[in-house]
Amino acid sequence: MKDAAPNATPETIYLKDYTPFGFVVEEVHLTFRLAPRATRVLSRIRFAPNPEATDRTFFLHGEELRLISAKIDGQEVTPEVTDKGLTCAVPDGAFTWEAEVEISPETNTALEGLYMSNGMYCTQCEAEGFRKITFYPDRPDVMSTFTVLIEGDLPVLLSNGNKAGQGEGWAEWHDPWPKPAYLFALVAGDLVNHPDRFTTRSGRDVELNIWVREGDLHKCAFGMEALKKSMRWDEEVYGREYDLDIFNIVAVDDFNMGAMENKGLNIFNSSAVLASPDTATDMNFERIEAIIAHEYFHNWTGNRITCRDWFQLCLKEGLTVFRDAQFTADMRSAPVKRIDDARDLRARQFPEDNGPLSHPVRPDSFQEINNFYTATVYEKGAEVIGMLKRLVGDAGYYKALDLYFDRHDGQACTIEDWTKVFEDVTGRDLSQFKRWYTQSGTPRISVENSWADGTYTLTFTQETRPTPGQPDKAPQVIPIAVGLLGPNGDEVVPTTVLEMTEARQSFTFDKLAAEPVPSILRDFSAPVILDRQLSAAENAFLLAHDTDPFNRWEAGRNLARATLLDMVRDDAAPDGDYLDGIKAVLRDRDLDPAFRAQVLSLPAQSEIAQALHDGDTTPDPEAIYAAHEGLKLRLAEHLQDLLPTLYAENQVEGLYSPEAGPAGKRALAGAVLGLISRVDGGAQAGKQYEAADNMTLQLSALSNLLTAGKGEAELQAFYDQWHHDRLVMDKWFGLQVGHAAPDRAAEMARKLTEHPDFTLTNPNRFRAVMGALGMNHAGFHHASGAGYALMADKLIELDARNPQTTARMCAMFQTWRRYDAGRQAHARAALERIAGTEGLSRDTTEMVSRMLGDA
Ligand code: B3K
Ligand code: ZN
Repeated sequence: MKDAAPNATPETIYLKDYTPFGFVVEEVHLTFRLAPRATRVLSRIRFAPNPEATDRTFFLHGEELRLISAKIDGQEVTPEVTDKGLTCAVPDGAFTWEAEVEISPETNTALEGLYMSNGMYCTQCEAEGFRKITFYPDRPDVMSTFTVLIEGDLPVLLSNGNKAGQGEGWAEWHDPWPKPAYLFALVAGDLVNHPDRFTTRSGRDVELNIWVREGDLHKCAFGMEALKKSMRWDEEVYGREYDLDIFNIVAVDDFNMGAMENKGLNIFNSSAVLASPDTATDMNFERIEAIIAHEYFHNWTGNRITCRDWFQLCLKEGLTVFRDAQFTADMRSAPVKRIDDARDLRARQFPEDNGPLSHPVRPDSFQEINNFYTATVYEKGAEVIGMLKRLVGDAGYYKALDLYFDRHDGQACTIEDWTKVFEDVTGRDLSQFKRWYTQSGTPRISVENSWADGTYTLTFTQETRPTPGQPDKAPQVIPIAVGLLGPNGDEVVPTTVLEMTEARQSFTFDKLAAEPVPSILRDFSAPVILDRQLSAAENAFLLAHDTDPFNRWEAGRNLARATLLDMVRDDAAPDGDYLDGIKAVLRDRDLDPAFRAQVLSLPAQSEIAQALHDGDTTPDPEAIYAAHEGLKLRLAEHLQDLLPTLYAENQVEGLYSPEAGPAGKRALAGAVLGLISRVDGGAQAGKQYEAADNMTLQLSALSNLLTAGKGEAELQAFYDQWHHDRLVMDKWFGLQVGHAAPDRAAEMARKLTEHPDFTLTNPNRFRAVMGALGMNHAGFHHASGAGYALMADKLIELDARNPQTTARMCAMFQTWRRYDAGRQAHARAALERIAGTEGLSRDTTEMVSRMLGDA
């Protein structure tokens, strides 16, 4: 933080300082008397001394609460209240605490605690939002049963657990499972439900509901099917059953993230649950299926077994992401899911791990925990579990998980508890493996090989560069899945997992008839950067012959990356091996269309910028943009004969279905249309727009019209058709910013923030415009600095209302030091302007100061 900044440095919390709370909570009774600006919350909480703790300070968190009265065992008390909470003298033994507070949901624009969205009350408590509802030990290791009475004049009144009673203007809920306060939820609104039922394998009959506003009822069916599939899958794969009589999901328009796993009452961003064929794309459907599964799976990994403190966040998030990825792989295509996840990790986690925001999967300090719901904690956290599973094998993995559920059900746990079950089940020493949780940065692996007398040797070297606060790195345990191909392309050694533990280590394969071609890091077996310069011919060979689908895709990706780098650096023509290799894959009708679509996709412009930066070249975003555009045009020309056939072959007849098969065909046809539109002036896209009977086709047509420099009339028609639908309008906003040329992107985004349908109150709309600007690589990083300046303006405006979403979006600046001095000066000015804003939130202050900190 600069001296000039008026904001005090927020307090830092350390993992090493953990101590248990001095009291246990035996039960919680809450009464809510709802009123938009004056909701009364009455709490009755039974406390008893915690035998595990020595410090008996009675401190309850509480923020933005007006305390009306407090009692201990029925006697009025006068606690000492600050803006963080209260302290009070308490009896030596067990006692009952009662408090009445007043809060104002309607003016709560941070969307944390109890707030209102379109006339409906809802809550978001993770991580530390419950303290904005009432005074409480708001920490995940304090678990209790909750009974909640809601009084209000809205027709639907929901909370966690099972329904305990209801009448005119009230409802009571009881949750028998002890839980931390961050899993508390309440919803009250004029809602309608899409109902269903599920019978668990032990015969429990569960009532299921998705609650929405009246006009959204036709968008619930898919989410409900996804929920039932998730419930069945968790029984079959992990032996985990649902444990209440009812499971409710509620869709909310104004929500800071995707969804929240509150016990028995999941609250979802509308965009993460509502879908109909005419309003949602195939990608939306797939994302919804995954998020429903993710939140449902939290019932065991997160809720029944929770985190001791927020440093252990990956305990529930890494594991639950891993489980939802397994689910998607089972429901759809496993190789395509793996490719998607690797792309996502490289696009979002690698820049984080290798920049100013780098932190371990289990961080050891934070100022604002909400800033640590990151790709590192979630996605790298899931990769760490994938590696563990690869190392111990499937049987070992599921045995360890059974032990985890048996041993820790009802507890608040740590990463040490987690790794211990694996040690106990497999007898392995995981001390070195645990570095994955404590050491930040992405390991880079280089490879040498040698061949003599039928023996082939692979020598790997690993290196992790310094990251903030961690100058020295120790070697990690890296499972490297390797297969060997013979000179004709047949597999001579099937996939074998090599366990690398040293900084430099060799592995040999003997009795080989000829020098093989290695396929390394199959299935992306570890979240590392494989630093291996293959010739175009070697990549082309692997693209044609590798039996591992991931590495087959990877070979095409390597060729595309090398081609783009050559085009940027030397203005070279696109590589012939690449163009021909892609053509052969596209022609191969035995290959899944979804896989072929993946092979056709190019590495993102930001990925090329990172590769140049890694090679000590300062990336020029406009040159990368030009190379990207140039390569697409060249591909379109080279594949010209094939494209119309591919497009025609991958049209889907009949009723729309979001299943993997038809969605894969549409993905390939969409990618093909993307190329066709570069050479036909948008004619085919125009036809598709006219004929489209679902959003996937309509949106890809509109997008490709914009690619071809057309689409003005269709943009207007799309607006006229959909302006009543918030989720579809988000697409309309995002598309225009995403397609704007580098020198026009900031101006386009600015213009759209002035559109009457733009609003700062809805995070989805803000992300649609400003998130799309951040994703428009050459536009955001434009030499004029206009992208950075606009982003700073809008983040400053948003921070006053909604710190969480602001802080999260600040991360778009995280790569600012990659670029040239001129751009860096603009970015620094923008970041310093944010940092210097009076009254800046703790959330944003932390993010900006980390990005401005020493490199
Ligand atoms: N656990 C929530 C995320 C809460 C974010 C708080 N800032 C959703 C999820 O990961 O399932
Ligand atoms: Zn989660």
